[in-house]
Amino acid sequence: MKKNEPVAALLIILATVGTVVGILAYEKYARSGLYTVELIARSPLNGNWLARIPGGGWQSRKFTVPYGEETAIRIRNIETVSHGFALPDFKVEPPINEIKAGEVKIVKFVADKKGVFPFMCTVWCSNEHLQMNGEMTVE
Ligand SMILES: [Cu+2]
Repeated sequence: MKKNEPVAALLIILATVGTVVGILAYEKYARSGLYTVELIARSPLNGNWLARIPGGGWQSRKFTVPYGEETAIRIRNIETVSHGFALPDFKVEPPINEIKAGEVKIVKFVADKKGVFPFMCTVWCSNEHLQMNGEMTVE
């Protein structure tokens, strides 16, 4: 054996072990990912509700999440007024009082019930505030 051969062998072993450990760590990370839904908050007026021009309100007004999964909803308020968010049938953490203009908030919950559940804005954002609701399906 030449002088450097043990060092070379050790480096090859470390590189191999390192690759395997890295892949396993990545797979664990990928599996731990929450099921995530993106939601945009916008007043119904912004889409010109009366003229039936779409674009306002929640986008999407309807979405589906898998039953039994830990779920995250990422809510982005793209306006100059505040909005709120409530999903009364589930315990969302952290609870949201207000999502200020331009803010992004993330709530988490476990989708442990099957069915169709309402969600809504909880801040008086416009005259069309009461139309600012939607439906989440868990299946
Ligand atoms: Cu509102």
